[in-house]
Amino acid sequence: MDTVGTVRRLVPPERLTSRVTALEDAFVIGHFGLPAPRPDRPVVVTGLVDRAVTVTPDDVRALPTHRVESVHECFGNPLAPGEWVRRAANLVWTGARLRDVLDLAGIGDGASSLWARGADHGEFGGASSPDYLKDLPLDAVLDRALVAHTCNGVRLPTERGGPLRLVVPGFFGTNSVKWLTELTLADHRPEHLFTTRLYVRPGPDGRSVPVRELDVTSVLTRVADGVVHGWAWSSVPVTRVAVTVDGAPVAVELDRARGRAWQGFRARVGAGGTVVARATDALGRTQPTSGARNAVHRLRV
Ligand SMILES: Nc1nc2c(c(=O)[nH]1)N[C@H]1C(S)=C(S)[C@@H](COP(=O)(O)O)O[C@H]1N2
Ligand SMILES: [Mo]
Repeated sequence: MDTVGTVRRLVPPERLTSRVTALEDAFVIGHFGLPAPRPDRPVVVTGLVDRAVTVTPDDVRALPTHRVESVHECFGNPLAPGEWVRRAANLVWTGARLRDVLDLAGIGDGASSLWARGADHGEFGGASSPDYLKDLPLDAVLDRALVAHTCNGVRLPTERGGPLRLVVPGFFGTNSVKWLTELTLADHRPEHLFTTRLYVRPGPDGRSVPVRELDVTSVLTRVADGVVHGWAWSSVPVTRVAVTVDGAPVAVELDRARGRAWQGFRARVGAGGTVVARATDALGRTQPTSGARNAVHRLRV
């Protein structure tokens, strides 16, 4: 057994002061703990491909490098999916495009589902699992996802998923598989603790769907010189953040959207009171006032 139990580093929103979150201020999750460090851990690309290949971290570093600054957000505790958590960061990742890695094997006819497997394994939520597995719609991630080898400019440390991890900007963190060992192309979804049982929620027709696209969300981080600061994000740009102090609206300055990074906002709060921020995105979705994982954030100042 090479894992050491659930690893979590939780960071309160007041530490999220800079646009790009320092690595030490970014939460860390590992359901089965950390696997043994293995800087040369390869990734097997297999399934509906022209020829299965084994790709090393050096092979991935030799491919064209892409950079993405994106919100990294944990959906929350999969055993309590409605719970309100604020595990979020905004990080700069570099790596190869998923498409370029899959092209080394050749994407086969009929491939519609990407299965990404991680090296960690063990017990979670009373169930035992031989690995960590997520599946993603191939179309949605081919040109969006990275097989990342750095975060904030440094080689991915083991706790961050190194040597190689998947990063799916705009999707919840659960999809960004750490300690990548295998990318399988398939024509159907896999049954697995982490695909069909955990990290699912009711979809539009009431059937459960995997958590993928981010919800509209905002966090308040700090008050300095009578001004409250926060970050807002969604799977699409945030178009408006409404801030109230003891129920009275105040003027808000919201940074414009840049890619998939979070957007800063600030508002003068005067003498203070209970500050509430509520974001709306370009799809017209607004944060619920209560009872949801992305309910509005309240801060007493
Ligand atoms: N292999 C593996 N990948 C994983 C996980 C895991 O437990 N094992 N946790 C997922 C979850 S739920 C989140 S929120 C992110 C956390 O990434 P971080 O630790 O870099 O913040 O990794 C995801 N990828
Ligand atoms: Mo998560």
